[in-house]
Amino acid sequence: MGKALEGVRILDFTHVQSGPTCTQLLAWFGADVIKVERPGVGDITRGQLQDIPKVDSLYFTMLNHNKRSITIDSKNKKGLEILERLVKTCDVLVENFAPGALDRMGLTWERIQELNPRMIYASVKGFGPGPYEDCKVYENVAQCTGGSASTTGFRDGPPLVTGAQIGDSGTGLHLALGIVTALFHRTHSGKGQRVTCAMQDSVLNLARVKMRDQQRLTHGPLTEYSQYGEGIPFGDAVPRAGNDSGGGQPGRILKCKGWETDPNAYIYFITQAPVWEAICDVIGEPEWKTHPDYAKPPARLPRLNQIFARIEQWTMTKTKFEAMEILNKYDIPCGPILSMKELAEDKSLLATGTMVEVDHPTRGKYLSVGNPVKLSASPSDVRRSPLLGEHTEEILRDVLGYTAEEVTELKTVGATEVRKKEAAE
Ligand code: CAO
Repeated sequence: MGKALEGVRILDFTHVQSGPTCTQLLAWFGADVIKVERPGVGDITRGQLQDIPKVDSLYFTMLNHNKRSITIDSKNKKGLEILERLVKTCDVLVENFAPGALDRMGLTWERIQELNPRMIYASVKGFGPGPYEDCKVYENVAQCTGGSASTTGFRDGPPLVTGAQIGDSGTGLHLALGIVTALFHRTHSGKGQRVTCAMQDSVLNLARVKMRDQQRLTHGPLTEYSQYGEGIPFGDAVPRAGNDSGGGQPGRILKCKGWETDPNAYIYFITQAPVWEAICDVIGEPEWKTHPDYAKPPARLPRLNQIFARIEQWTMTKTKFEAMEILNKYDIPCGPILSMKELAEDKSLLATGTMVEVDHPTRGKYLSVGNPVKLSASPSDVRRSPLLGEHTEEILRDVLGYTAEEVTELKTVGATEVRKKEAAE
């Protein structure tokens, strides 16, 4: 069975997390992803957060599956020549360097178009054009500048960043969509184009409902936020809403049996209007079904703290899994708070390939998150990340047509390897 992106070749100039997330996804779908790394150094994450000395970190391996690695010194004249030959033969160039880095290498958009007018040139940057366009940006900077941090956390606490990497991986996902859209456009235009995603923009897109609330604020208080029921006035910007649900159906995280010792003995519970009567029966408050203070959603809004306190009395008598089982029978939307340990041990996630075990020559077996997007006709397999420069010769020879002598010469002049003299210094 063919993979969906078979035949697409990607010049992957990405590093750290945002860009590699994008190219890994495209590699899973079958694109031939050629990751360019600096000789002797490689993607900085190879050596970051290393759990086993001198072995590629999980940070790197979990973001670079299914890729090939070539080492090229882009600041070496011969190295730049190799890059230009790669530009001619690839369909997409993806990069997430600091603003201007690729231009400084000599690979401007104009030069790339000269070399290959069909090339799609995709970039992640921290910010779009504007006052911050030259800034370097990491995950949490994007979460803070994209509206996520100001709306995450509790009202009486500081802004919070989230564990999900919405700035890096979130932007990588947006970029991947931009790339396949541009590839589709190329099928009828015959031309490449630039695809850019700013991390601030991607986070803001993911925080879209909070921008919705910002505008609703001008027409009155946000009645589904807990602070409304608590009688606390709203300011002029969307406040942090703790664990309130972001939609019209009020929800909270509630304690379950064992919460005193287990930090994850909690469940998310949504008081969805159509199942309100079932909720009343389950928690032992059948009279709330008809009581004017509780029967209808608007009457409940000012009483959410009291209502959730009563529901929590019930959830605290059950483990999160027992509560889930009971509530599911009545279609009451809920979700246990699952720890990373529980997810790592979840057999159903392994069965679908969302979690995978991968074997690596120097690391041995490790667990990774696989491809969360399932295609029925072209499923993906997850293959280990490449060692630094593992495919340099293969790519020079088979993709670019260099002879064995030329490959040796490229090494000697420091285009693909650190020159012996430099290495010794
Ligand atoms: N050969 C020779 N030089 C190379 C090379 C190669 N193969 N690959 C990269 N380099 C050089 C670049 O040319 C650049 O050199 P100059 O600054 O002299 O032109 C240099 O390496 C470093 O690039 P950088 O500035 O991108 O790297 P950094 O570690 O200082 O910054 C980051 C990292 C992520 C802050 C920055 O790349 C950035 O802001 N990227 C865009 C936003 C982004 O993707 N952020 C998310 C990262 S994941 O958290």
